[in-house]
Amino acid sequence: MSIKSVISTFIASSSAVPICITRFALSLLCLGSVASLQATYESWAAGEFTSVVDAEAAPGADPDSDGIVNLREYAFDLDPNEPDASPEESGILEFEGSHYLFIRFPRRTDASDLRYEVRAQDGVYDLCDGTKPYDWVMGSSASQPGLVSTDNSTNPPTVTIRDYEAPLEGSTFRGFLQLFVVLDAIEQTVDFVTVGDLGNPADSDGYGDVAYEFEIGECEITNDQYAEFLNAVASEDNWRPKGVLEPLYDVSIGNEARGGIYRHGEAGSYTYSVKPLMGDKPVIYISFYSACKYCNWLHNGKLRPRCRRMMVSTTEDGAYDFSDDTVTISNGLVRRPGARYFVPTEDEWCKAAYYDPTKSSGSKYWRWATRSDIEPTAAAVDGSGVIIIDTPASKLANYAYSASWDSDLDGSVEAGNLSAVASAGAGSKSFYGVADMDGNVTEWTETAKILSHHTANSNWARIERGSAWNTEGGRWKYRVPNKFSEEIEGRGFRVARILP
Ligand SMILES: [Ca+2]
Ligand SMILES: [Ca+2]
Ligand SMILES: [Ca+2]
Ligand SMILES: [Ca+2]
Repeated sequence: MSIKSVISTFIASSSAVPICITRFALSLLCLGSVASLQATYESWAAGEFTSVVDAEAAPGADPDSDGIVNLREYAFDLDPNEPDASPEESGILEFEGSHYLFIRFPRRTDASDLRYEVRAQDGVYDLCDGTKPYDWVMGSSASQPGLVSTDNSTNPPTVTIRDYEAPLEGSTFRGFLQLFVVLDAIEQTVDFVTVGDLGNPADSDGYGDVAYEFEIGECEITNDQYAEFLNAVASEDNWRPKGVLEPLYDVSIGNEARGGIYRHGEAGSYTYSVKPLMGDKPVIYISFYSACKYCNWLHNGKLRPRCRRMMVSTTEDGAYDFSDDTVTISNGLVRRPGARYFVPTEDEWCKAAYYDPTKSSGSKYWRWATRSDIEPTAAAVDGSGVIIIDTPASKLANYAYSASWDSDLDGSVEAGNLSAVASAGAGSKSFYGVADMDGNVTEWTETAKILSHHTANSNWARIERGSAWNTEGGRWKYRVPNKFSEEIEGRGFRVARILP
């Protein structure tokens, strides 16, 4: 963004001219101060509620019972503690001799984390055309000229959106215009490291040989990253086009002390927020299905489906095809050719964890993923769940209940807990620079194995690797098959990728 556009954006967001001039000068001196003048949901909630972590402060809550959830109170610049009449208007307006639906609403201009999206629908059951972007998005270059008018005499300004097609005359006409207010969380990125050394040998158990280059996540997937996913795709979380109805959000993630994400609101308008101090901890209670659907979401470019039909091309296909009922109850759920993001195979996982082409004696595989043949020290954590590093050379892993801290802030320390990803430091990483492959959470791999003690329809399991905060010490190369619908407190996942 150029200096000129920063300033003009800023001026447009101000109503008091003298203050504007003062800030104008400031913004020339320090552009960083412009951003700090902008509102976020969190800064707004901090001014409106006694505590931003209380249930009444959640975006989906309606503590004043006026039928307007807090997110819309914020977006329309209302008072979340006093009943308001809805400021949204809709109706019919005339344009060039035809009549069209319109929708009108106040749009605050000082928010850095809000998007206003208007969806045009033909009928309540025809929820969307998945090939089309939103019909109108505030601030997007896709906004259609001529559709929007803004009345700047009100504070905040009032925006009117007119449907751009389907006038009410004729045989086909529009049934609905609907305004969606979207809270844009901070864009989460997954950091990857490259695993090269093509054609390496397997370890003595037959694992770890990989003939191609791939990348693997430096860290386990965190609550911050998974909450971004949930907010994008799981406003319902009880609907699938086919196959299993396994939800992406297990209620234990919210209810249990070690789970890191709250869910707010009702099915259809669920929102998710990360618990205090839990954003950098690995997400737990994740089924193998959920891990695969997260990969599909990354594969598809982090789409935000606005209807059920779009889910098909967002979470239900891409790296893994969920469209056939039978694949999800058998071993048919396999990585598609061309998958860009995926759950690593056992071989990929083991290579990234243990292989070291520079290892001088014996096997090129270390016994532990800390680049060592000696069992790592069970890590202790500080009051925020960050591993305490005594010396940079320490080989540390969070296992055997060594990391204890009060994750739900109720004054009682959880005996054994999750730790901040990669907080054991560089000295405890694998040769390729991958963190927490020993400890914190065990991790799904894509590799299947028959479980003979399960019934015919559920006899396929996926291998999990690595130890966890709640596994005992001394279990090197921990390797266990687990039913792929299982969601437990000691397991998470990391993703790998091959970009074309
Ligand atoms: Ca309200
Ligand atoms: Ca209100
Ligand atoms: Ca506690
Ligand atoms: Ca791990």
